[in-house]
Amino acid sequence: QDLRIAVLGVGIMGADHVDRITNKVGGARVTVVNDYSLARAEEISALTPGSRVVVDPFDAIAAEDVDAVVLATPGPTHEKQVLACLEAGKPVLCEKPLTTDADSSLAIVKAEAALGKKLIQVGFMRRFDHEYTQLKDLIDSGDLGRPLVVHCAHRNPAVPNGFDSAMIVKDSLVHEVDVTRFLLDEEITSVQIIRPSANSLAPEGIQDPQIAIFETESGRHVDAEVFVTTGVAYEVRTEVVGELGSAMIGLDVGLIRKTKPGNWGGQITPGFRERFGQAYDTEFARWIKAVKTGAGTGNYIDGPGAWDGYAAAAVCAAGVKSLETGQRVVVDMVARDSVAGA
Ligand code: ISE
Repeated sequence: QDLRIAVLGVGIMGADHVDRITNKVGGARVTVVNDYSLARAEEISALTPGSRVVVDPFDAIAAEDVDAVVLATPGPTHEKQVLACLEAGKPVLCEKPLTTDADSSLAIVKAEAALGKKLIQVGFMRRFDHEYTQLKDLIDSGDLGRPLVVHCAHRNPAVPNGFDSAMIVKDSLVHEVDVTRFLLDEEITSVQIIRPSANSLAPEGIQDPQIAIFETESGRHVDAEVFVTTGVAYEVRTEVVGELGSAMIGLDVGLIRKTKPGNWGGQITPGFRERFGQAYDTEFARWIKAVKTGAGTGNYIDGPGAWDGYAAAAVCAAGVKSLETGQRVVVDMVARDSVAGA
C-alpha cells in the first residue's frame, strides 16, 4: 500500500519533492499539501491528483490520511514542526537545517532518543549522490590510504534575495560540514572562516566568497571555498588527499562537445536541483522504503538522522561566530554517548 505523505512548504524544493513522490519514486503518494501561501498550496495540490490542501501545518502533520511528513518549510519553522511529528509518532524527512541553532537541535535529538525510535531523517542529499557514494566507498576500501586533507568548492550562480553572509554558512557551507562528517567519519572540532576580498557584483554587504577551514577530532583538515554569487552555474567539487593517493569528484566531465573554431567543452548544471536530482530521487526512494518497514524495528530512516542535524548546527554556529572575527572557533557540542539512544 502507498505511503501517504504530507509535504509542508511547497516552494521550489518542496514542489520538486511533490513531483518526485508523485511521478518519479514509487510506493508513496502525496495526500496533503501545506504552504504559508494558500494560493501556492492550491496551485501545487491542483497538479497532484488525490491530494488536498490543509491550511495549518500542525493539522497537516496530525491528519489521519498522513503516514509520514516531508518538511521543506523555512528553517526557523522546523523546530516546532519536527517536534509535532515526534508527538504524532510520524516519520519525517526534514530538509536541512534540522533547526537554526544547536540548542534546539540537541533538544530534538533528546526528544527522539526518549521515544526509542528513529523517526527523523535530515535532508543532506549529497550522501545519496553517486559521485559522493563512490568517493566514500573508495575511502572505506583503504585504497587511498588514510585521508589527510579534503579540498572543497561550492559555487552557486546566485542566491535568493535576502540571503546574507551567515546564511552562506548555515545554508550552503552546511553541506560541506555534512560531507566532511560523512567522508571522514568523525566530528569537526573547530571552524575558521576566512574572508577574502568580496565579490563587487554580489548584493551590498554580503561576504562572498568565504573560505572555511575545518579541523576534525583526529586533526585532519578540510578547506572549502563557498562562493554563491558567481553568475556562472552550479559547481560542487570535492577532492580527498590520502596517504596513498587522491580522488576528486564534481569535474562535470559529462559530454564533451567539439565545435568550430576549435573549441571543446561541456556543460555545467545550472542549479542544485539538476546537479543533485539523482541524489534526491535516491534519498526519497530509500526513505519511503525505510518508513514502510520501520514498524518492525523502530528505525524509520535510511540516511542522516537527528544527530547529524545537531552536529551540523553546532559546527555552523561556530562558523557564524568565526565569520565575525575571522578567528578559529572551537565547536561547542556534547559527546554523542552522553545522550542515551542518540
Ligand atoms: C541551498 O539551500 C542548498 O541546499 C543548495 O544545495 C546549496 O548549494 C545552496 O547554496 C543553498 O542555498
